[in-house]
Amino acid sequence: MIMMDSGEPLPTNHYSEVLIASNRGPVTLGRDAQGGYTFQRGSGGLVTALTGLARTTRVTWVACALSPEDAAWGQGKVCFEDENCNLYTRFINPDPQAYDAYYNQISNPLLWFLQHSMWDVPRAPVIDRATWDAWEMGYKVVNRQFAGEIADQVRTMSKPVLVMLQDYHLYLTPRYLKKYLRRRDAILSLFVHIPMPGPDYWGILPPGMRQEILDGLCAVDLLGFQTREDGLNFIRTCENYLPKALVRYRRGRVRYRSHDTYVRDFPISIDVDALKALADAPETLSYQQEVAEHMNQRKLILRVDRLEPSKNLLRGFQAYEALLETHPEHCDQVMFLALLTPSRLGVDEYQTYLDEIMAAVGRINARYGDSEWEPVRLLVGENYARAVAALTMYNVLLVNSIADGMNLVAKEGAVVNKMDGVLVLSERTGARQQLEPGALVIAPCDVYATAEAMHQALVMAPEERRERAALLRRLVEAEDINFWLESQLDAIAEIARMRKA
Ligand code: ADQ
Repeated sequence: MIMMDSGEPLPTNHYSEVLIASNRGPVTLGRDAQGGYTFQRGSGGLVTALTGLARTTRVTWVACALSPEDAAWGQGKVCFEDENCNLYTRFINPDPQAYDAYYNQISNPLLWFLQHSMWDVPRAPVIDRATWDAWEMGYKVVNRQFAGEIADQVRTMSKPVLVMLQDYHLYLTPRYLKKYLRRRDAILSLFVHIPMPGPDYWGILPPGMRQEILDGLCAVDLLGFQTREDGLNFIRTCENYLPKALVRYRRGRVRYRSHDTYVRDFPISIDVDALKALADAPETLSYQQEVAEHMNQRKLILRVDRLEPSKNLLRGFQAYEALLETHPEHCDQVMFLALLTPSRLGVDEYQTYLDEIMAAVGRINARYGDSEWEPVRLLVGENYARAVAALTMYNVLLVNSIADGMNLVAKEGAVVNKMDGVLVLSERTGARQQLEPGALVIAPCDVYATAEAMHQALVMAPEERRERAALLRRLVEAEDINFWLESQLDAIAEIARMRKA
């Protein structure tokens, strides 16, 4: 049996070739001193799990070129150090204007905001001529380009190929791909990493866009979501807006244009063993010392997020302010460390959000801090080892997203934390479904309840903290990232069996 680095057996796979497609590829390319290419594996469990497949199967990963190195390299075998992996990457290189429209006008401000219920509906969205142009000349064009490239690759591979599409950037790709491929050439799956709202919210999009998205999704064989509720919302949305679709809730199936799409939930998780190894690595230990110096014997309330409105950062700071106001005994006894990675600064809302966060942090520090105590420390930048170090040390981890497909930080914290830290978790995260028994669950807009949950976490008896922390760890370890991948491969094998029967 072939094993992963972590010692886990590799997921079983019934396909000799697998094609993965996502907006961002699994590797960051650079140049060495001699001008040759260097390959750095992308971070995160998704890349680990999907590249893990490349040990038993030839995997081709189609993605957009995001740097001049990607574009210049184009395609070829990816060489990760010391790895016997059979991974090929193929970068597509959309016209920059089309890419900007697809990414910065449709995928992120429109679809991401829709699916995270983030619109202030009396004011947004405003779908004007520019949005329609971005849809026609950006989103559709890049999706078609993905489909064309995937079809070219599939034609050269041993049949049938398994095509695993990732996320909301590629909703139209499956329908285009169907036009380019013969029925038996490939099995198609698409996994949606973000929440799927129901028909009311999809009703805000114009029928033309909505219809094409649902039509695109109904071209896949297996449609994966993070939670059962997400899957049910999709089926409800099809029932509402695709009049000719035949839906079967109990079977989790939508039949449309004489084709069956099976809808299933696969809660994504983390690479538990790799994360544990990183938590004990020397680099992480040195960051722990840095965090300990910031804390200076105080308790630590931590958050680790992309700088992203759906993560509800502003209300998190408001809740902390309410905590200090209502429970002044915590003043000078705690610190709030926020580790934030800049994200999508090309989208206006994100830039404004950063300014609002800086103002909120400045206000709290000016109001409560003094020369000895800085109530909030904000560190902006991407540093995974530092984030993991902080996750080992928190007393309270705040995850208060307005909506979140899963939220991996909650799972990472549960596995590496060494302080019996308490998780304060938004009820609108996918992670809530699994972690609720061990967490303090809050409604994300309820700043008062969030402050009270932080207080409860800070004063909780050690025994209860220990029990909750142990339960969270067990829950995450029972279903890690390999479980996520294997469950999808099993579901695909089942669909293939049904097709043959
Ligand atoms: P994200 O919205 O990016 O993912 P999340 O699931 O929390 O959110 O994953 C973020 C990852 O980046 C975690 O591994 C985290 O540790 C890391 N990270 C975040 N902030 C960081 C920081 N400041 N420094 C270093 N590392 C940081 C999307 C969906 C989620 C879904 C995932 C996977 O929005 O709901 O869980 O995909 O499907």
